[in-house]
Amino acid sequence: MEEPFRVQTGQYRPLNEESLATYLAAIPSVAVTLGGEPAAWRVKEVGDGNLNLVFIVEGPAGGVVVKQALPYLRLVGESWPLALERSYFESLALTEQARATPDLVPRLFATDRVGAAIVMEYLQPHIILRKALMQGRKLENLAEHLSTFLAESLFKTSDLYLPADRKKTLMQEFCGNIELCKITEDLVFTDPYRISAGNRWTSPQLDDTAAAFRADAPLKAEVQALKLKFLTNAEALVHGDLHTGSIMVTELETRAIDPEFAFFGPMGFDAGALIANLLIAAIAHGVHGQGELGDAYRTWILDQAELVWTGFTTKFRALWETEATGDAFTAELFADAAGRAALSEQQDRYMANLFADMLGFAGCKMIRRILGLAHVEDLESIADPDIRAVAEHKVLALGRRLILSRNAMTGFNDVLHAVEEIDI
Ligand code: SR1
Ligand code: MG
Repeated sequence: MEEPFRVQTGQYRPLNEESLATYLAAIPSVAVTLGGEPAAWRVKEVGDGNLNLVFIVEGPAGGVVVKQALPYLRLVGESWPLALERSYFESLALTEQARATPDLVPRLFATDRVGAAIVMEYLQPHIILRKALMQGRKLENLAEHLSTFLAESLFKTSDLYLPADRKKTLMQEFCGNIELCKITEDLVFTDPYRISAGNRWTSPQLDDTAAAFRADAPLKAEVQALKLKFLTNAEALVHGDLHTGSIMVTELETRAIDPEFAFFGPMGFDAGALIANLLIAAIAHGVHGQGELGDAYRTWILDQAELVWTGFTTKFRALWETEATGDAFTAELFADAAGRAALSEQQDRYMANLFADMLGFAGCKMIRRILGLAHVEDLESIADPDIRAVAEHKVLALGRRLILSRNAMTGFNDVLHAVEEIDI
């Protein structure tokens, strides 16, 4: 794998449309990709996410994307300072994910640790999956690609695949991503269940429900159990923010972007994030969509959610059969028939635990998008607050059910039944 070029910036300065061409001209692979003279390169700032500056730069031969961290949270402003180092962790994560599944992440041309910037492949005509789902587009390879991304990126950064020394070296590095993990610890697992300055919800429609969630002791206890897993279960390098806004798609291609929240955490967190956002999209369509077309598309999204999960488990188990090179479950201990049977039992148990984790984290991710700081466009785009609140109540009810029933559910059919019971 080609290593990204390392830019040696002396000090951090936010890039802008004027300074970018000179900055990029010094990176040989980028200069070739863009082609022509730097003076002719067109630069546009397009960042509309919660955290960073994002520039698209186009030359006569092609384009690149430059993503630079700001020293504060863009969503809130300078009152919320945020570590620039998140850009470095994003570049590390992209590098490790490219080792595991190169076709499903953007190519990384260059990294700049001090300047807190990364230069990546310009994906076009890709669009954000969340927008594609809102437009009702059916993407034929989506579930195949997402399940592969999950299986390859999680298995190949776990103790099932990596030797312990390599895994520990990587973990040591990613342990530094403290501030971004803290955002998730607060925004996903804590703030929706207490009065917190950033929280918002559709008011007054959801006022009573938000209060009921803050008073729901059994739910809060389960969410804290999941938070403890998030804090302690260093199973694999997780993307850490794998919602449908972190996936870019065309009709045929899929790429996972934006892994700045990456750290060694529970595998179910990534799978749960993805499934949660697909379920939100389905519920939003059920409310939005008029008549048969809306119903058919809602069903298509639910089918994709199921296919992502079943595809992931099949691929993960297959990798465990063929590429178990790690220090966990040392393969030579299970070479005979009795060993294989015992291992298979352990694998069944492992996958069942992973399913329960996925459901629990999915539930947390659904609830935070309704009662917490950061919301999602699928629901925010429903202009009528009464109609939006109907969808949001359903998302909350489903999220709560997934968390509380996660150990009783045995297969994805149970999830689909829960959806049908709640989303009628
Ligand atoms: C404070 S940042 C809000 C959210 O945006 C990111 O995409 C993460 O989901 C984070 O929780
Ligand atoms: Mg992001």
